[in-house]
Amino acid sequence: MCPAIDGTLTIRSDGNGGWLADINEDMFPSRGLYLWQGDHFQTISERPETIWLDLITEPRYREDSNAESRGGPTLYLTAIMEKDGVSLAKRAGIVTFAGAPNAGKSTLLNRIIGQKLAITSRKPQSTRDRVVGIRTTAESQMIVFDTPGLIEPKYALQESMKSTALVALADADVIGYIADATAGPPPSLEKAAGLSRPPSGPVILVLNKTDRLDQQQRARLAHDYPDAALISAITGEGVDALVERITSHLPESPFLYPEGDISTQSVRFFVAELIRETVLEQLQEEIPYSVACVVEEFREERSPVYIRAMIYVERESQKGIVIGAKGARIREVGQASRQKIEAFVEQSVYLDLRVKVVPNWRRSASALERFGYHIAKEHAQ
Ligand SMILES: Nc1nc2c(ncn2[C@@H]2O[C@H](COP(=O)(O)OP(=O)(O)OP(=O)(O)O)[C@@H](O)[C@H]2O)c(=O)[nH]1
Ligand SMILES: [Mg+2]
Repeated sequence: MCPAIDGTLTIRSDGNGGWLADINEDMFPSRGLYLWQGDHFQTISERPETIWLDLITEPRYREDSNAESRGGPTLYLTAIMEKDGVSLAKRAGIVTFAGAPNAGKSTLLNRIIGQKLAITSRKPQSTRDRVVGIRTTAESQMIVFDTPGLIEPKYALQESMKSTALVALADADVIGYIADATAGPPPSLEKAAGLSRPPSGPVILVLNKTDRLDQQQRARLAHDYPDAALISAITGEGVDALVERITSHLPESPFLYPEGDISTQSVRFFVAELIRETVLEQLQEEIPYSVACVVEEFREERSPVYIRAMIYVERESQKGIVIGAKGARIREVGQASRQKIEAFVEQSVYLDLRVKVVPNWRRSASALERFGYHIAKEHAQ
């Protein structure tokens, strides 16, 4: 019979994304070791003190059914189980960030992914669609969904935004409920999202913007919300601990996307968002809320990359404001957008920006669909 492993192997990180295990004779008195590499067994003919372990997924070992032919009992070591009580199997899953508008969800997504993906703004309701970021380490893969702020919808676009947030909540393995720590006690997630029952995934309350609090205020929050993660998405304080906590809730699973991927969304989507972000920055009052951006042509093979994009507004008067006197405003929006897009695609870009009126598009299901917004259907909650 295969000898039982008493306890766990001693594992340490090799500092390079892999793991090293110290193997001793007592643990494995057999002649050979076989490591399961995901789709094949790797033979380790000798018994080194330390062996390289890679891609090891499930804790399981068993006797070699062909042991006789190999001249002795052989172990299949199919996994390394845990280190200090923490499982070393790979973890992967969906993490949804939800919360009130302006709480800092998109800023947090960008920090966790390590790249600016989602647009951010001082103005609320900047995120309208789900933004997906993927964070992969040697042991875990988080698919992070940034969602539109939770509000009571007043028109079709807001219905689409709310529905997007609710679907992302229902899809989540783990939920980060993000609240602005400076804005007073947050309502429960159920209340904020209008859910009839708590979401199925574990919920971590994340109190953001702690950089704007003094020591005393932070201590009070920590006392009042002992289970909350206190963070600053801007300075990064508390974010590593939050990431670790989220990871511990992810299900054990093989990775869901290739390790180099950082999003599932198209470059066109991000380009349109960067233009909309620039509009949010440069234009005041109602205008940003009446603006939608669509990339209509994207020619990567050209140098500079040629991008034709349309800014849609709801009224002729808004078109005049977006274009500005002698086209001054649209030129500025174009220039600032182009710089952001160039940083994103890491190439020179020629941006051809135009403005068009689609009356009351925010209230029109067909216009929303044309602009790529999801139409609110019944959602999972
Ligand atoms: N001081 C401070 N400001 C922050 C922090 N996180 C986000 N902000 C600011 O808060 C504003 C809103 O941030 P966003 O990330 O756009 O917020 P959001 O929750 O995605 O907002 P919506 O998409 O509108 O729902 C921006 O001006 C951010 O710079 C933080 O930790 N500290
Ligand atoms: Mg946002």
